[in-house]
Amino acid sequence: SPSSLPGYKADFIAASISGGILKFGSFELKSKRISPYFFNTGLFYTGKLQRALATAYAQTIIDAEKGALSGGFDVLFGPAYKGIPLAAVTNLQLAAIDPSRYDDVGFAFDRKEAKDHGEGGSFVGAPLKGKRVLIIDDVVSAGTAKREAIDKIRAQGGVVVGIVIALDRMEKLPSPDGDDGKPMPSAIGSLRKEYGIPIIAVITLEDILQGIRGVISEGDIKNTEAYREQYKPSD
Ligand code: OMP
Repeated sequence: SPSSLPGYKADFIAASISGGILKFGSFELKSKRISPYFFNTGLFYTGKLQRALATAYAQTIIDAEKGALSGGFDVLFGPAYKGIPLAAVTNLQLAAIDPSRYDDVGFAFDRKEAKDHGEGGSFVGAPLKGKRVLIIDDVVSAGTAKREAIDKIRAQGGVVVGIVIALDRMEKLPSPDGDDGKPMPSAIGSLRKEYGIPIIAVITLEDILQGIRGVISEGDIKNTEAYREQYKPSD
């Protein structure tokens, strides 16, 4: 039942369904996998939904600082484009919840195209050099999107201390030979190992499957369970 999830996760799933962020049907992913569900953080576009989003990320970060992220961080970094509003609203919410800890945390993002006039460059906001940087982003499926942000921050002299995302879809890596039916390790687990950083999700596919019972049709639940089985990691 939804009540077995921590309150902030259940609230986040409820807000995601009510705002049409979490949808069921048939969707082609960036990896070309065909998924019976899709999570679009771009649709948290009202004040109420932005608050729900910011609250869920902030609670996840505050909890993580008691564990995997105990070394803290100085800058919250949102990669262009979708990460930018996530970082902005979450940084503000963190400072609202706990000003003594978060009032001085910086907010930063990158541009997709380097600017060649004015202040120039492709980074905006808090300087990254020598800082402990937490990346905030939307969703990890096959894990390809996140590598670019880590490499860019490191090139600026920032120390990436973790990644926080809204949803871990709990999928395996794509096979290098293109055969997606082959056993492969977890996409998120591989990112964790490769970069030696924690990757912290507000919710996982497992949480969604718990949180949607009684809310979503049996057919959509069955399809989502079958998808989880099909792309389950081997480790
Ligand atoms: P990977 O790079 O395969 O991990 O895909 C992650 C990206 O796919 C996200 O940053 C989104 O742009 C997009 N995506 C979603 O936003 N929601 C989903 O439910 C699934 C995907 C996806 O295409 O896999």
